[in-house]
Amino acid sequence: MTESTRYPYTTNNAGVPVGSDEHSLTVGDTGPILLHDHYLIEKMAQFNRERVPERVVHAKGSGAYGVFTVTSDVSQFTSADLFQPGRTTEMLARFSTVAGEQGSPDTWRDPRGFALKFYTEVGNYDLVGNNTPVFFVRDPMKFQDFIRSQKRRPDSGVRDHDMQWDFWTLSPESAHMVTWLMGDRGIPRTYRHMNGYGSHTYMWTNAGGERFWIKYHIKTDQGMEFLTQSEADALAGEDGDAHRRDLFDSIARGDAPSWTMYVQVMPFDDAADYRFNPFDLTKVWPHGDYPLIEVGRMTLNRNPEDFFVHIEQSAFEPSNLVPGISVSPDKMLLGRIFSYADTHRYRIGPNYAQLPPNRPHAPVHSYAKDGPMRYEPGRVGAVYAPNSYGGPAADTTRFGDPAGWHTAGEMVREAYRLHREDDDWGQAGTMVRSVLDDAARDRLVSNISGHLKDGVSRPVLQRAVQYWRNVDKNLGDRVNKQVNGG
Ligand code: HDE
Repeated sequence: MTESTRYPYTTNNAGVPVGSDEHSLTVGDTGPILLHDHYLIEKMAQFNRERVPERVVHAKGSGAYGVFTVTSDVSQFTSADLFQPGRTTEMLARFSTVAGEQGSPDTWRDPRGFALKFYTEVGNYDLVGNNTPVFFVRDPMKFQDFIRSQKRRPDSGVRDHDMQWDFWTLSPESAHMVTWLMGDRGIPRTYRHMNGYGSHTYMWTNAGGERFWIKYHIKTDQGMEFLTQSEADALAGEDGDAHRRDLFDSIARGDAPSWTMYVQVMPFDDAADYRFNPFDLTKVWPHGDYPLIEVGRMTLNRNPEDFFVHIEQSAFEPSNLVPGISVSPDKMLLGRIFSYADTHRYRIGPNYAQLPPNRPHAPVHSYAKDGPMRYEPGRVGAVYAPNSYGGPAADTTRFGDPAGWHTAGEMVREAYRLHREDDDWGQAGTMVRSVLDDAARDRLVSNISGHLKDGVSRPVLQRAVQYWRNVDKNLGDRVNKQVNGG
């Protein structure tokens, strides 16, 4: 703050100059405080109402604005406006941990949220991913339980590794993601030195109506760097906001971080008999099957003016899908399509989409009206449709729902039908044996063993050793030796 930016006199919330910033209005210097000291009451009442509920997961996060620029022509695969050659689109990104509350350290071992909002010409497109290409479970029915196992015990209110490993070892589908989590990706050095992934399979549709299955990879241009467990533990004590501070300061000094976006593209008809279920969120598609194709570059070059207004109240939702992009049979994605807008309506309020970080740059002609804190007038001529006053009507020809996918059968509650190479351990084992080098494998064994030795009960411990043997026999034996001295 320099002298030139010194603000003029203090006002109250109504813009009225106030008599004092430090003294309540009393009768004499020792008399009672007067009820009509409106500014004192306003300050106390406003203070009591400064919080909106924190996010139930991903509560601790940081974000910045930037731009996305298309660098390759992928129009053969999608008609999505923001991915057309020559396009540049304003955007917002928010990075976060998952299990920790707002005040928790940035450097806990945890997946990192990688949420992107693109303000496209045809509405907001939100790509709400993580820094891992897979996830712990494949059915939304288990998500809530998974998250509760990662948070706090109902009796003591403290976090508990026994709960975490109890859930994981009873949910074999978690093995691939837990291998990622316990490895180097579990603690990025900064938010700038990690990749982002859409994780799910999405559908792209081109101008001719052809459909493709795709997966997003958003690779850091800063290079991948991580913290070891001991470095992270020390930093958690020294500076709980290390990642938040790094992102803000790097942008403030003009060192704008960037990422390059790629997609893997699977022809629509390949899915049915692909060797494993291409919609299963616990699986990756080997790049040998579907190589990476460059799409564009995102650069974060503008810090938020106000953290609460732009980051705490930002509302990302996988349901913000623009023409040319749609969902796939991934059950987790389909569950998320409901959940995010629901949580925003509860956490921020029904008119959250009118707030600065969420307001589309495209014109809004929806028939929504009223509700708390609404301030954008409806621009639709009438408050109902159909109407004879020029109100908008849906343009089904140009923007009808994209063709989905063929499906048939009775209503069931069951797991996905298995493809010939579907299993819960194989991809984790491949990663351990073929992707990690010896040093990374040693760190993985050390991270797993250190986590298991901290409060995990005997029966869960035995299951955990078998869990890792299922991933890779040698890995499991090494964990057993470190944990049981076996
Ligand atoms: Fe989330 N998730 N999620 N999630 N998620 C939320 O929405 C949910 C999942 C992710 O920076 C919540 O605004 C369900 C996968 C990010 O603001 C909530 C399921 C992936 C963020 C929610 C999942 C994510 C959230 C809580 C299983 C990676 C932070 C606060 C079907 C692909 C976004 C909120 C931000 C936040 C629901 C699983 C990523 C509760 C039901 C898988 C990055 O709505």
